[in-house]
Amino acid sequence: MRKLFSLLAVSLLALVLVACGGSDDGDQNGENESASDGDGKTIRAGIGLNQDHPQYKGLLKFKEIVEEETDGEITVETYHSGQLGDDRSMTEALQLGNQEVTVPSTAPIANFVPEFSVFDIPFLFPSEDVADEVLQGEVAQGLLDKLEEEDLVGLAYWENGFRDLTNSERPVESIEDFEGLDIRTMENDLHLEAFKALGANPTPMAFTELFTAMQQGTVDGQENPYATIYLENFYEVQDYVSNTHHVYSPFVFLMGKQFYDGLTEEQQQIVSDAAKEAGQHQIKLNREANATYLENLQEEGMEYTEISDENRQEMVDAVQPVIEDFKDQIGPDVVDGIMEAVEKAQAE
Ligand code: TK8
Repeated sequence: MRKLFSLLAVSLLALVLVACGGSDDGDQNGENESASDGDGKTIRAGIGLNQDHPQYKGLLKFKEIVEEETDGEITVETYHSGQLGDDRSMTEALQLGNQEVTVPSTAPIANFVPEFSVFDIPFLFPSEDVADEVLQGEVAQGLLDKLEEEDLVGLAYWENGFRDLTNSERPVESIEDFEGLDIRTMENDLHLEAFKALGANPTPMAFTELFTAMQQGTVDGQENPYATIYLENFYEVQDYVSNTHHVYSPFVFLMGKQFYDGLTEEQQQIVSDAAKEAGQHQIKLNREANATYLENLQEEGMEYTEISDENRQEMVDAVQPVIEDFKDQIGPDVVDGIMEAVEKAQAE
């Protein structure tokens, strides 16, 4: 009888422990952060980059602010490394209400709102300061409003950063060196045509497939900011890096419109303010990372090639016809508006 009683007591204790341990707050080294909740609302926030990237640190900041400001009415589950899918499939999940937040680059967003391709115009932004000024301006903010037509809400611009070329074949110093390189690009027609104009063979591909494609030699190279190249360990499968700085990529903090419309006005203000504040935090971390990681890439054995102003000008000239070809598709008003904003910001 005593044995039966002790068995019951142990089982009861185990049940109590499991019940208490049910809400997984995740561990502090950035693994999936989630918190179970009662009858509150849950935001499933997923990105493609891994838990070491400033983009994920930004997501954790968003989680911290929202859970604090709503006093736990809204809990945020954070997912990284494409666990919920790639940029396009996660954006579609927001439209369907199967996910609440993702933060893609603007390039894949152009498949939903073509005007976002304006940010893929090569060599558009000359500096981060000009990018900051323009992205806070009327035209860029107006593009966020267009997302609502696609059941998406654009709450803030975050930063991916200036994109640089890596490959496993040869140093790229001038436009001739692009010839014949199989380069993965984001799924965006302007990127494709721009790399064709530079002489490369572009392959559009989701980010989630990229590392394997480079490892297997399906593509020779890719282009991303130094922080991504380093933190995603691309140096393990790429030998050469050049400071092409050919595009400045913003991220956009997206929320599903169905979910957003279901929030109270106060909650809408909280998530909107949190996306902006977390964005400022992410941009600060991203700039620190992009400023230091080129050195780390060289320490990991990558050969760095500096592009001279003269050679970069050759690249700028080569892609001009592509920009003209896409002006109608993007919208002349949007292209002219962003170009004017860039010139104004440069003059300041
Ligand atoms: C990560 C992507 C990545 C982007 C790309 O999900 O696809 O190369 O630069 O940051 O959004």
